[in-house]
Amino acid sequence: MHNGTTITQFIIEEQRHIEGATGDFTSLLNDIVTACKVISNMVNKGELIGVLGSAGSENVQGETQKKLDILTNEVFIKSNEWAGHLAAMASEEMDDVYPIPDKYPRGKYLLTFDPLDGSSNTDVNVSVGTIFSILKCPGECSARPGAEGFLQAGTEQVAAGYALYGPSTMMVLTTGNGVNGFTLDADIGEFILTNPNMTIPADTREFAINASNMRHWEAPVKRYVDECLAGKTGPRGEDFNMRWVASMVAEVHRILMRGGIFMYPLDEKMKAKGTEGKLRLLYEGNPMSMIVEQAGGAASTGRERIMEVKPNGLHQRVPVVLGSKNEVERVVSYHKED
Ligand code: P6P
Repeated sequence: MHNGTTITQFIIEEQRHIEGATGDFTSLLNDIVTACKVISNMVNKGELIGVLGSAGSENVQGETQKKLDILTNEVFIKSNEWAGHLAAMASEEMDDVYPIPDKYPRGKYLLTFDPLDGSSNTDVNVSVGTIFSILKCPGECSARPGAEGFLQAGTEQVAAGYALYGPSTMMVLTTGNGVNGFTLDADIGEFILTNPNMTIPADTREFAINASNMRHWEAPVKRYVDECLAGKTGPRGEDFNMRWVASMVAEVHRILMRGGIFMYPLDEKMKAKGTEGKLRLLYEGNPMSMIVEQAGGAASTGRERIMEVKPNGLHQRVPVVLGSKNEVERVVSYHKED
């Protein structure tokens, strides 16, 4: 059970520990929470309000956009552009930076987000989510910041979180002081603190990877997965379980709840195409890495800490190996031995 602490109350109480806090950050987080409530309602209604299916367009990634990709992106923009907390936003669904319109005051934060991660699942009613990351706007923010303002390492994030639109809608949030989970009580329209101080077990016997890419994997990843599949009779001496939801938010949430390792690694096919991974650094890799590390887990490209990667573009991709610390470290060690 819970004591009824709302996410608004929790954020305000967190603010009290921050020297010189002005309430700006708290108000920004609450605007993000509002956007996630609106998206939850939209996703839950689905075909009842005609929001499923393809929008007939492509995003900057060359991926076919779902109607919900575009609609949820608009929800995030409308909820966060007006209050004067942000200098600009960047989204998976927008080619370029979205500067705060001149009619609104400009603030000191930058917001990156994937408004509906895993959206290919919406048409088949499988869990999807929203991922967001908050950075400080570097230098003078009165001017319209360009993409270069966003190109900060993940260690510079001041907050990160996600909403998971699953059997229940949950928000998971870190401001650098641990990870806390909130469940939406739709009857009162409030997120309630249900999972305080979330931590990831250091060990796991559950791995998540898209096995259809097996023929492209690099040797260290192949070695790790083969050892898991060998089970009790293999070098690990334990049987392993496998999951793949094709929705990063759902995978990360499962790992926060019971441990696990999630991998979308660099592979030979990506290298042949000159890409650095499948998932995007600024609004998938970095926010999820901050959450995982704050919960005691680890997040690596396989070769370096994700949050230390210096971004070179808004939509840069990154290999991702994250979750239970001891398993991530094992995969990293296999890369070192390779
Ligand atoms: P695949 C969703 O499109 C996403 O960005 C992540 O949420 C998810 O983990 C991954 O891509 C799924 O990729 O290749 O299995 O469709």
